[in-house]
Amino acid sequence: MKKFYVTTPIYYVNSEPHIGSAYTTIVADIIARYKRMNNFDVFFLTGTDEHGQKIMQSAKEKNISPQEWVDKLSNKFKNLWKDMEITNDDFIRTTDKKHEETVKNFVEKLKNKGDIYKGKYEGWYCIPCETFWNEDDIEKKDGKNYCPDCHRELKWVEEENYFFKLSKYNDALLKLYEENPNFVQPDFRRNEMYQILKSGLRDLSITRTTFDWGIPLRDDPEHVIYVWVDALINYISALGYSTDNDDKFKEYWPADLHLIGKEINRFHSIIWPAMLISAELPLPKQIFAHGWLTVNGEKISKSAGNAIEPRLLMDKYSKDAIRYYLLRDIQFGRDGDFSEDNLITRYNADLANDLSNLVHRTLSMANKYFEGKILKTNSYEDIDKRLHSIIDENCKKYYDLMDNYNFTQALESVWEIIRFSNKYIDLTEPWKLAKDPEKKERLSLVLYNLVDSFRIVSILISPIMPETAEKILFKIGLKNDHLNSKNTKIGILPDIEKVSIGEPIYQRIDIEKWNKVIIM
Ligand code: ME8
Repeated sequence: MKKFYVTTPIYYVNSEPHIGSAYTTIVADIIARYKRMNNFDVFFLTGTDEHGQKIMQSAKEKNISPQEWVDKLSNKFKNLWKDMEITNDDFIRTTDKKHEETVKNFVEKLKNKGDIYKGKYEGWYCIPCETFWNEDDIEKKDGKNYCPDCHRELKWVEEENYFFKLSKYNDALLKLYEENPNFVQPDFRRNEMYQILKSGLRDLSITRTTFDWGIPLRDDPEHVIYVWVDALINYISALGYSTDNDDKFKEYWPADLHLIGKEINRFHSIIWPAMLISAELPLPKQIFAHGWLTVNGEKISKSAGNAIEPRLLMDKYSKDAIRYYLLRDIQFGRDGDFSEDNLITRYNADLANDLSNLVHRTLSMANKYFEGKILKTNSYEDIDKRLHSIIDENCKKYYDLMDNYNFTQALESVWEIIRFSNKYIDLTEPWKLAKDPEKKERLSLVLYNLVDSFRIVSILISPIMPETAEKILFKIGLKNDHLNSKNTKIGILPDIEKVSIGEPIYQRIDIEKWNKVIIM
């Protein structure tokens, strides 16, 4: 069986999850489900990043111990993913003992390789981003220094630190980028990283001594390991690397895909591969740095005060509708504004009008004309060929686009099938066929073709809208195990004794009478 290992960033537990962190997790879940549907053996990892100065400060502000604080917050992430039916195979916490040991082992390995030395760090540090900045990169205003990423004030740090010889791997990384143009995606993000490599890397300070909320160095415990070095190693510690039980590491490493937001690309696409080359381990196959969800152009974040609670949205619109909207409306890779109005528009037009109506109209006719029976007959006409070629073509497009994480276009191809199927009803006019007893077989095939079409649609949408897909299948007597790419073939629908029509899956939202979740 082909393997696929996909990861999300491990989220900082300085604040609660919001729709931004949910976004990456949802996309990872969609990819994991898509790969499973294509019969891959998938390992999907997410988790929480629990060390560092920022988290220590958050705990202090709340007057509780860092451990109590991280336990509480980590659970919020875990529970949210559970309630969102995210299908992660593991959830790593950087305060897990297993992780801590692996980090120590890993750093020791770099040290034995001669890639770690002691030196003095003097420079500017951004606590919210846990990032060291070079003088040339920082923003200056009114005699003060600010983070070029989050625009908050930087702190001057002077410490004796250990350094990792990042500069030693500059050439190896340039070569890696030149030989693997897809290593970092999208291309414009790859080019940004390539430029950084071209302008030359400096060594990286990898320990801190001014606080203790982190993993101590084994042979110099006054130093705690820099939170980013600690965090990146999660991708292999979760697999048991350097422990007695490293079966999963052997099975799944290297990762097929690290999914991240664009602001942490440098850590994943430069520092992490350099660490792995130093440790003589295989590199991840791809890093995809997506854009930001914004509100009125501004990044959604807890500190900007524009964070949206995923639960509120989920409860109001359903998990599937949120997943659909995020993937359909926001071009994956680019920034995109989150708009509840656009969500409602998509809900009404795509989910209620197009998809739900197709299912409901078809099943109502099956009930009315055949008491809920669906039988395949031989009365083919040219219009059926057209329907079938539209299904065929768009299925192919869908797989190709999904393989390249082009979700928006992939969904558009599915909607081509849905829209044409609705048109097929208008063109074949089942209500007229029903009036002519000679046309009974033809009418039966028309309905069969329609059910067969939305059966295939339900498989295609299942990674994105798993609940919707199941509901559709249930109505035609099929089970979850049907949601597999091998079943997206025309004409394999078995005859059905009785469809179960039930309520429409989506009903239009009446905007006039609707209380929106986001009041701005
Ligand atoms: O950076 N739009 O954790 P973090 C889209 N612990 N995605 C967003 C987003 C937004 N507005 N806001 C957050 C860290 N994200 C480190 C990671 S990994 C070894 C360590 C998502 O809690 C996006 O994936 O700040 C982003 O990269 C991540 O959350 C940052 O999460």
